[in-house]
Amino acid sequence: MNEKIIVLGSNGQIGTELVMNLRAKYGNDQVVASDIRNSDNAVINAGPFELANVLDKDNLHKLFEKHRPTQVYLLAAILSAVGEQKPKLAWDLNMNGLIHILDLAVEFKTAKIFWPSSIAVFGPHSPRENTTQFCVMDPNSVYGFSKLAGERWCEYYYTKYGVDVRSIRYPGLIGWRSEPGGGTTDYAVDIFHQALAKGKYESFLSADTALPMMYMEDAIRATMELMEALAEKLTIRSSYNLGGISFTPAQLSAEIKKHLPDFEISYADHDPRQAIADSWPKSIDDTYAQNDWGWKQKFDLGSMTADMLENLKKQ
Ligand code: AKB
Repeated sequence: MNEKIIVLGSNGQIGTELVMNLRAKYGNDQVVASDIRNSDNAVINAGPFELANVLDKDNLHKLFEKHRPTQVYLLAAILSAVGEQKPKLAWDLNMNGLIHILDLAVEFKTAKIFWPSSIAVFGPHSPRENTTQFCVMDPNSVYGFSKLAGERWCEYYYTKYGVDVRSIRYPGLIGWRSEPGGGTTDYAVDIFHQALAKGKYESFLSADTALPMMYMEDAIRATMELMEALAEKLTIRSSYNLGGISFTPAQLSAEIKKHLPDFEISYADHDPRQAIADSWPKSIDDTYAQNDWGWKQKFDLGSMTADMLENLKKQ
């Protein structure tokens, strides 16, 4: 099949890397990057780009009419920390943006949709260690419960209208090509930039806050592998758990010190993001992803840290 792909929210942390990888696989002209703002990023500007606001359904309709996409990746979202500052906007964007795309997928018979969920769907009463695919879920951040509701919509559109929508519950994502925007796990990217620029970093999460994280290369590969998997193999139509690497700020700092021995970490007294982190799992069980579409992670804490520092130094 000759694929035509639209990536909505292309200028963000995942979008930039996904557009690059999708264009390498399917060809530049087959992948339309799209965001609410123009980008000055060479990756995004290396192929077609369309301005679009996912809350503007008429405009999205025109986009679907013009490009007749076979695959749509909806990445536009407000993350956990910013979501607490702008709760109504986060709900509106995260929810209605998704429903617009699911409706358009029905109307235009779009072959496949990808929508990202997050470990934020879990809450204080979910098991903290090796959190399983199915368990108590009581997220208490707007971002978290918008993602949980979004998962239910995805499964609903799959069951009711046959929309082939696929999703991953991403852990915190760490990459050197793009920066995160407004999440609780952002420290794990900032720390690398500050370690190289200043030799020190003040973490907004406490030393022993363990969270699941994943290197961007693994996350992009997971996304593409899930989208390429045979539909009949997929038993989860809400969103797949992905385990990633679980570590604390203290453990990440110790790993960075192996490369930059003078690096120093300190910890902020109080930050609202701590409460969000405390409600999330420390580690995740991703047996369903392994069994259904053969997921296998490549990077661990050591190889991720070495690769991040090497690439940021070159940049
Ligand atoms: C966030 O911290 O909000 C995101 C996420 C884990 O979904 N990185």
